[in-house]
Amino acid sequence: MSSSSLPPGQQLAAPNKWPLVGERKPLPAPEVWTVEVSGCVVKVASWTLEQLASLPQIERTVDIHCVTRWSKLGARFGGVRLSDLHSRSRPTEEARFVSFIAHSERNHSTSLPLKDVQALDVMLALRFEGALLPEEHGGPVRVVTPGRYFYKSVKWLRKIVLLAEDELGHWERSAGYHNRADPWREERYLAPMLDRREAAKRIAARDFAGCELRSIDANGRDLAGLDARQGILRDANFRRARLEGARFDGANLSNAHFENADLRRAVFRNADVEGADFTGADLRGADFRGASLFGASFFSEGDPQLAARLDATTLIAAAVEQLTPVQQDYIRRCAPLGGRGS
Ligand SMILES: Nc1nc2c(c(=O)[nH]1)N[C@H]1C(S)=C(S)[C@@H](COP(=O)(O)O)O[C@H]1N2
Ligand SMILES: [Mo]
Repeated sequence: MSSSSLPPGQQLAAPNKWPLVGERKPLPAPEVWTVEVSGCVVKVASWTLEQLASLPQIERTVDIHCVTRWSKLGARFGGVRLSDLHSRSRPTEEARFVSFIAHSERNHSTSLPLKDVQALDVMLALRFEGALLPEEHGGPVRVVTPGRYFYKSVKWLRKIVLLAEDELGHWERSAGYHNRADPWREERYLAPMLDRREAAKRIAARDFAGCELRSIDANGRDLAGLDARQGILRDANFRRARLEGARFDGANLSNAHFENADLRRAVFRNADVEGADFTGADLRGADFRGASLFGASFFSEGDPQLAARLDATTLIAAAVEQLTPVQQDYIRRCAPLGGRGS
């Protein structure tokens, strides 16, 4: 993207102003500040600030876009590429996500897919406009992730943990910030129709009842006990989410993704789950009575390993007739009593 344009819904901050957002200061600095890389790595390694300064230094002009709608274009950061740290600590084959953790009171954190870290060429900034990075803006060292809202750029970086499965960061988990955060797609909060306050409130209360939340991205979230009755959740992404006991009665979940979600005892009574994907989900005790299941899948024909977990406590009843023969066979094999009731 051109570095002189503004993503949708953003405004320029006053010239030469750099607003302070979130935490104001780190915890008291340790005697020797280090950045440690651990988790799914061949070798846990850490770097002192001096060691970081001895790696190849880069200068990069970055556009800052805060989710609270201000942008600051052309900020010049100096520091090192994260990929230069990885050449020593070497992510293992399982590594798919990177979690960044701050030396701050709440252990502030954020995460990114490893492939995005590589594609965006994430840097660790030590300098701003040629001087040391000011402490309030994350000095001595912060993450700078170009091409994402600035909450993907942790201040006062202490730990980088390579992960096989994602762990949501502080704002993503507690305030419903979008986990991809692409400003050009306006990925601010987990659903396009939510604003910050509404997202935080709904997440805290686990209450999506009657809400218009098309395309919500709740991948990997803990939403056990969620109330989403009558919700409009078309195209929702609930992959890997914890949704034990969730209520989706009467909800519109057409084309929703539930791959590998925990849906034990979830209720889909009279819901529209047409085209929804349940492969890999745990559906023991789930109740689909009265639901519309056309085009839904529970079993991957291409990869039989990818199948929903169903048993005699999964209630599908007559709706099973709406599935393709292959899907029906699979369901009848695991849920022989699934036809009970209607
Ligand atoms: N440690 C830490 N890092 C953080 C935050 C925070 O609260 N704590 N807030 C994030 C958010 S929401 C934004 S917009 C930017 C703000 O950075 P700035 O204060 O340098 O503008 O830092 C990000 N990194
Ligand atoms: Mo932010």
